[in-house]
Amino acid sequence: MSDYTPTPEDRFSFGIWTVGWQGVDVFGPGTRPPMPADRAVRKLAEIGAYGVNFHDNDVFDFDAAPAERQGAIDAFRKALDETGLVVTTATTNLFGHPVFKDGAFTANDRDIRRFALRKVMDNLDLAAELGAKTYVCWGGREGAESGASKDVRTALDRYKEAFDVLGAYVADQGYDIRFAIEPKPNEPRGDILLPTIGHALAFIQTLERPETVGLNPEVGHEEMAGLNYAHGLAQALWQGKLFHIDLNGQHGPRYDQDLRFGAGNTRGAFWVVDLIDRSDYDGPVHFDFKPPRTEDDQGVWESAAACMRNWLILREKVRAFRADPDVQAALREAKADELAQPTLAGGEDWRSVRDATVDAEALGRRRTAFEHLDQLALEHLYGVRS
Ligand SMILES: [Mn+2]
Repeated sequence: MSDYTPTPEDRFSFGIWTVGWQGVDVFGPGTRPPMPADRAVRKLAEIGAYGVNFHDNDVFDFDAAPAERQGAIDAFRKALDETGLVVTTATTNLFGHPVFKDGAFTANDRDIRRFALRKVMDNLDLAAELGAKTYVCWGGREGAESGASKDVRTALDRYKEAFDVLGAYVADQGYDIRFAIEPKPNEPRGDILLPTIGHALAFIQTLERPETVGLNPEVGHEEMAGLNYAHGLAQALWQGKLFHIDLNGQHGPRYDQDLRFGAGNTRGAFWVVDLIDRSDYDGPVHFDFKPPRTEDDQGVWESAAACMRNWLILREKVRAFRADPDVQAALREAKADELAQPTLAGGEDWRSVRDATVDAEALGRRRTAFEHLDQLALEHLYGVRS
């Protein structure tokens, strides 16, 4: 058994806000003191992280005066330089301040939309300066609780307009930055626009620079909608749109739990690691979780370290699964490899199958062996095979 020690090659990264979450929820105030961004950076480096992601207001307050803002950025930057942690990703807080209570890019109020674009451009400058290559856009306040207050088709016009304006800004500045949309079905808004991976993929095709916009799917957000996260990631990969991943844990359709990665739907996590490990995804292995508000400072770092440890444990298990001769035999019996064969051979067209006949009765009785194959996976997960 390996010691599951994170290495820089694992490219583990964390949002500054994850370990910095004070535990404020709708029923009570925080249970932990504020954590300055530079302390988060130092502690994350200590536990073996490679990179970080930040919202503008994780580093400085929404209403910070210019000198105060610069002081906070300098302290953040000093911690990055001293620890060697990489800023892989950045994002904008377009949800905390009451000005964004009806959204940012799709607020009905035009002044708010214009201010939101400016806030993103300010932070794109900082992101570029700190070397971030991915810019996440989570539109948690873009949505509605009621019907007539938000014309969804018009709101999508404004959403597209925002991405087109920001895409032009990045191009004109010459920044090497791509956008990654993070879908979520609900919370904080009753219904959020671009609620799933599929909605976002379709939206991206309408943009002026679709090649510069991809996805940042989160485990919990897809599972809140009852969807299979690994399947969503697979489609994003298939469409060349998996720019970033947000890993955490969730128990089915309920509030956004943001448990540490590997807690929650463990079986789902197994297939996520299997997919990513066998794909050409080369972005950070990023954790967007929240240490429960029961935890003290020590618990925060135990929870963060466990995200990385669980990834490495599951990676060992999925690799053992794939290397297991019984699994390889079961995959053959399940005809998993035959799916890669195009349905028509080279030179064939619809005429070749227009009169195709099969022994439907015999094929209908054919053994698939899927349960056998899945049980082998579960036994690797349960730790009785290795
Ligand atoms: Mn979440």
